[in-house]
Amino acid sequence: MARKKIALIGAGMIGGTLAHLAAMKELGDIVLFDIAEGTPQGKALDIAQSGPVEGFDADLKGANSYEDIAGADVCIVTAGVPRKPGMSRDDLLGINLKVMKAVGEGIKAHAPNAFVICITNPLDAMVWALREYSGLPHNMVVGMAGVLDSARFRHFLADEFKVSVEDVTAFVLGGHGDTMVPVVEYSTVAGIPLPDLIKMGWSTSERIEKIVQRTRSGGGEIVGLLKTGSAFYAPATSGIAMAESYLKDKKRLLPCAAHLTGQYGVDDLYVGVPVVIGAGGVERVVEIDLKDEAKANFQTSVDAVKELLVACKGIDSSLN
Ligand code: A3D
Repeated sequence: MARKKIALIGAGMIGGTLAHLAAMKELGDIVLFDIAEGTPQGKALDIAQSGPVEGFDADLKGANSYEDIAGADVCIVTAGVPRKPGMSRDDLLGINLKVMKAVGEGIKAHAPNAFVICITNPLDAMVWALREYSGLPHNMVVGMAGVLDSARFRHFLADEFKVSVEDVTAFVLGGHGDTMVPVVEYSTVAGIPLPDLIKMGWSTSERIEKIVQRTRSGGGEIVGLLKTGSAFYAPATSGIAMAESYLKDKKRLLPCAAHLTGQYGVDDLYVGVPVVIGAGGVERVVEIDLKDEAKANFQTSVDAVKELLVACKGIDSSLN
C-alpha cells in the first residue's frame, strides 16, 4: 500500500515542526509548500537528513508550486502572517484572508479530496473563509485551536494537582481568542470532575479561576516570552493529533473549530466544539450540555466569531 501524502501549506515555524513530527510518526510522505523560495526545500532536506538517525522512512519535498501538493490526503494550513506590533486585528484579517483565497484555490485545484486542517489566525474566521474558497465539503475542513487550548489547560491542571498529564482531560470550547471557554465541569483527573476535586481540597475555586484565565491568555504569554513570534511546538503537536485521527480512522473525540448547522443554536459558523474525527473527516459534532455560565461564555465567543465574519465579508464581497 502506498504511503499517505501530507501537504503542509506554510513552511514557517509551525509548518517545519509539523513536518518533523509527521516524519517521526511515519504518517506518510510530506510536501512542505511555501511562497518563500528555499525555505521549504531547506527544511525538507534538513528533516530528511534526521531520518537515518531517527530511523523513519518518509519522503520529504520542499515546493513553491501548488502542483506538488497534488493528491494530498491531508493538508495542514499555516500560511499567512502572525500579528506584529502596531498591526490591528483587521490588518491581519485582510492579509491572511488573501492568503486563504490563494490556498483555498490551490487545494481546490490540486487536492480536492484532502482532509484540511487550518491553523492560520484569526482561526475561526480563516477556517470558514478557507472552506468557502476551497469549496470542499464542510466535514473535510476543520480548524485547530481547541486541542491546543485544552492541552494548555491540561498542562496547568496537572501542574496544580501534581498528577500526570495523561490522567487529566479537559475541554476548551468556543472561539480561539480571549473569549474561549474552558469548561470546568467537564474537566477531570481520571474521571473525577474538577468541582469534586475542589470539594476534596485538591484546589480552590480561586486557583482554578486563575488557571482558566492563564489558559485564555496562553498564546499571549508565549508571544511575550518569545518576542519574535508565537507558539509553534504545541500548535504543531495538536495539528498532528487531528491529522493522525483522520489518517488512522481513530475516531478521537477532539475539540476543533467545526462547521455548525444548528448545533448549540449556531448556524453556518465555525466554532470550537467537540467532534469525532475519523476516515470520514468530521464524522460527528458532539453536543454537550453546557451549564449557564459556560453557555453565556460560549455565546459571547460565537458573537466574536460572527463579528470577524462580517469583517471578512466587508473585505471580500464574494464571500457574501
Ligand atoms: P510563520 O513562521 O510566520 O510561518 C508562516 C509561513 O507562511 C511563512 O513561511 C510564510 O512565508 C508563509 N506564507 C505567507 N503567505 C503565504 C502564501 N500565500 N502561501 C504559502 N505560504 C505563505 O508563522 P507560524 O508558523 O508561527 O504561524 C502560522 C500561523 O498560525 C499564524 O497565522 C499564527 O497566528 C497561527 N497560529 C495559530 C494558532 C492556533 O492555535 C490557531 C497557534 C499558533 C499560531
